[in-house]
Amino acid sequence: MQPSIVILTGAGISRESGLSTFRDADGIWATVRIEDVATPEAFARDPVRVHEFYNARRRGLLDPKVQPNPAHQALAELERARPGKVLLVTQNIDDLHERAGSRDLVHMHGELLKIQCQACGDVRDCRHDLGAGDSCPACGSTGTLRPQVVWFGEMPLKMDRIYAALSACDLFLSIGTSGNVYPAAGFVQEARSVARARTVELNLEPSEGASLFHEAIYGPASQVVPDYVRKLLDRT
Ligand code: BJW
Repeated sequence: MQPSIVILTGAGISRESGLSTFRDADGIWATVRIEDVATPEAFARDPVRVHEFYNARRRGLLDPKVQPNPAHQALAELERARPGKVLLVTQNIDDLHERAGSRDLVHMHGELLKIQCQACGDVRDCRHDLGAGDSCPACGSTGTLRPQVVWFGEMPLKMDRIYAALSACDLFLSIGTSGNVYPAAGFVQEARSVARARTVELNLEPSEGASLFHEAIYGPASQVVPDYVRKLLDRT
């Protein structure tokens, strides 16, 4: 039987594609405060500021220079080689996993290229700047559109699917995440204690929860992830 694999990715996997992480010295939280841009209260207080923050990041993601790197590609290759056996759970709001070819993918913190209406719940694709006075194309309400992302204090998406997969996996991989943000930071414990899965961290440096992993491989994602996937496919 082929092992069932759950993979959690974070901002570190997209760094070599040109996108910033959050908590590294040159990360996003070094230049803006979480309380100003990444909470529902911030959006209610100053939607213009929050829209500017996400408009800039959306433009950055759509820059033709930003492309999937070998780590994204290796995970897509793993899914193709093990159909039905790999669930990719990303905390990232970029679309680089999809662009690399991953299909069984959960964006637990939402997607930068989608918007949601707070009045009617309509969710749709968006590749342009949003303004605080824009109207919802579905219900016509004004000032109710927001990026479809999960801010602090909000419930991450598809948690039932994620916990079901974690509780039944044989292998849990955590890639490019600092382990600072819950519930994602608790997935390793869930996989270990409920599923008795093997747990492996691939990161530039030890994460907050490094001691919880059976194995750790440190280095840039574009190198360590393709190496790991190659060895895994050779072995199983
Ligand atoms: C490389 C690399 C390279 C670099 N190669 N690696 C105590 C008090 C108050 C609140 C809480 C509390 N304990 C828990 C909470 C809840 C709170 C929380 O966790 N707070 C903490 C700060 C303590 N969590 C929430 O509010 C969440 N909701 C929630 O809990 O709902 C209730 C619930 C309960 C039970 C079950 C389920 C739900 C929501 C969290 C939302 C997070 N949102 C953000 C913004 C999303 C939109 C956006 O992008 O703008 O998500 S914050 C930000 O952090 C973003 C990321 O997804 C997330 C994680 O960051 P990530 O990916 O780990 O990035 P970094 O920068 O931290 O790390 C990068 C890593 O890569 C580093 O280790 C580098 O070394 C490495 N790296 N280059 C490989 N080349």
